[in-house]
Amino acid sequence: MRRLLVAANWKMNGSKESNALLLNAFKAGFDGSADTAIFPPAVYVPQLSEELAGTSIAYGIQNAHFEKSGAFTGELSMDMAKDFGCQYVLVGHSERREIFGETDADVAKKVAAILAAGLIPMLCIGETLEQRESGITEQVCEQQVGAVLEKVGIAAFEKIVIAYEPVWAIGTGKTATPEQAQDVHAFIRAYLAKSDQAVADKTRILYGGSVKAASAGALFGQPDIDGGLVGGASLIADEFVAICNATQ
Ligand code: G2H
Repeated sequence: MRRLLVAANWKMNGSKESNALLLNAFKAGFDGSADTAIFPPAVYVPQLSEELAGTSIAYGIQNAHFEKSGAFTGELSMDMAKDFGCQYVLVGHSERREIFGETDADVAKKVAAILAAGLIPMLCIGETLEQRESGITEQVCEQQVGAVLEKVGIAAFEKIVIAYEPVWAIGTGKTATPEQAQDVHAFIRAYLAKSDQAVADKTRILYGGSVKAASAGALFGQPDIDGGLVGGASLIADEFVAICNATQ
């Protein structure tokens, strides 16, 4: 019922040359069994727009401002992303929350602006190691999703993609076990279902955090895991192709 989606978060990596090599490998290797999206650094969006023309591979940016325009030096608007064919905007990644101080309120405003521009928010949430060890993983996820739910309403979650990314698994090589991830995904879906079961059944919830080709199949085989958001492994062509094709 929910089509799987695998997304690549390139973070602050790449060059015109290395991007072209990756994109050619993706175009040649994807078997089309999942939806795919790529989040390059924003300056490379025109390159993706050109190289992915005529394919079903979507792309988007890793962050944008919630205002439409104005004196916000260094920022990009949702409409600018749309102008270059972006379909998705990543929002609330833990690196944005931790390094750049984004709050739940900022994230909620951004999600509203992404939706208003007709784009798809990919909303990242997840607990730190300390929070997991204190037994408050569910509370943290509920608070992060709840801030957005309060701002945009439950119907918007038919469009919003959630990426559950436990912070302790990001870039550390420690992937959550399929069971650990499934438990949290099921919790998030049940939380949405309290507002609307039909919407909760449609919301795609991806797993992120050191996903590799070797772990992708078991993760994506879980009933509430609808694909992945992949960082490090998305910069290795064969690895990312294998992850995207691990979704049957
Ligand atoms: C989590 C993920 C992609 P990685 O940040 O967003 O990165 O796969 O390197 O843990």
